[in-house]
Amino acid sequence: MFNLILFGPPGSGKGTQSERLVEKYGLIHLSTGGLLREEISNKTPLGIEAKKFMDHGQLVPDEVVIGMVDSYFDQHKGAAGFLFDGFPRTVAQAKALDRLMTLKKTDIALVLALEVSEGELVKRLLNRGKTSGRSDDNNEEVIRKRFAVYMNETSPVADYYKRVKKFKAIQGEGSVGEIYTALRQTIDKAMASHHN
Ligand code: B4P
Repeated sequence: MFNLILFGPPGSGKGTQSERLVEKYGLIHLSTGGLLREEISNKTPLGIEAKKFMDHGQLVPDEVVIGMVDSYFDQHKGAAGFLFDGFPRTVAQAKALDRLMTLKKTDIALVLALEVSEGELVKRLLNRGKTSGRSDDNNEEVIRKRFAVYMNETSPVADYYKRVKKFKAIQGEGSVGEIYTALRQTIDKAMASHHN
């Protein structure tokens, strides 16, 4: 299995690039944001609970997200690998993912981190908010809150993976195609030396 994490602040292009990468490499796309939005639109108890956090720019509690990831993983037996998009977002989630990888006798091959300035991120998210119908995108105050949460709770996850030398920063500003090419080059190199 070849498992990848796409990491970066809100609006850095994780969802955009994931769509292309899963197709290119035949990976299963595991987007926790996407799974949560699906629960919300199906009005499940999990979705109703998650919406309260997401509408305020806060993270959904770890145990909810981890449970969701575990069951999604189990629904895709025989997968060539997973692309984790927007997960892990806390150190507790990263540790839970390590436990899952060990249990399944596999590992995280690479963490790709998209780097984008805050000014550009706000612009992208407000722009998406005009058309996406996402209530967390059309209010600048909520967007700023998401950045603060990212700084406090998510950025320590980068240090977690830097320690095990799996972390690669990628310039996330430029055209979607340019960024995709940079991601692919890094993935191809990692795949060539990955044995699992
Ligand atoms: P997510 O769904 O993960 O989304 P995101 O961080 O907002 O955006 P992403 O980086 O995927 O941006 P995109 O490609 O779409 O999270 C939403 C919420 O769910 C979180 O705030 C949290 O509440 C909850 N949640 C999710 N996972 C969780 C977890 N593990 N634990 C707890 N809570 C969790 O790009 C954004 C915009 O930029 C798009 O409009 C796109 O078209 C544009 N764009 C992309 N690339 C561009 C480029 N190169 N140039 C210009 N524009 C670009």
